[in-house]
Amino acid sequence: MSIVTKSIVNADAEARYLSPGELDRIKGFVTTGEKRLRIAETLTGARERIVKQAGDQLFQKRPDVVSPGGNAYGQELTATCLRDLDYYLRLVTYGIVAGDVTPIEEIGIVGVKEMYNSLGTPIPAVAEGVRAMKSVAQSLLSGDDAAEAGAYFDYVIGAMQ
Ligand SMILES: CCC1=C(C)/C(=C/C2=NC(=C\c3[nH]c(/C=C4\NC(=O)[C@H](C)[C@H]4CC)c(C)c3CCC(=O)O)/C(CCC(=O)O)=C2C)NC1=O
Repeated sequence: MSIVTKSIVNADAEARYLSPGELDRIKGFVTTGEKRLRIAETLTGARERIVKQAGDQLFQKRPDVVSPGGNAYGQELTATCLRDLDYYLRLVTYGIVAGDVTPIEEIGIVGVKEMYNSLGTPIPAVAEGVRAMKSVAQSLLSGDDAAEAGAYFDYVIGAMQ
């Protein structure tokens, strides 16, 4: 739910007008809108490049995951691993557009540790892949936009610690 919808639902539940604090948060959401959409457009347009370069960096740092016995060994599992990176990049763009990490949390963080543990997927290596996507993504953005986008990648990385 966006901050706008969330505020209206909360206010209407108490049959009251939006509070000054709610209006202030909505104002922040609206005034950063252009910037957040610009960032989401850039990352969406560069998604293939971001995922590919981040994958290359990850497999250089963690050759064990693509070596025999590794969780992403072989063409098919390597492709699944890159698909997971692509999932997280997509969720990051959702968060940036919403101005809120809740969509990332609900779709990709709740239960993720249990899931990766059950698959034998090393979570620190997934976090490393997300960190690599952050650095490729930031290299495509101006300073201010890079900082804004970085916060959403950091949220994912932090949730995987
Ligand atoms: C949008 C929310 C969402 C997420 C996050 C998600 C993740 C996800 N990753 C999976 C598998 C997997 N994920 C990986 C990923 C990796 N292995 C490594 O060693 C690397 C560190 C890493 C890549 C960075 C691999 C290799 C598998 C397949 C494991 C297997 O089948 O043995 C699976 C099991 C089912 C499948 O294969 O599709 C799920 C559900 N699915 C979702 O719907």
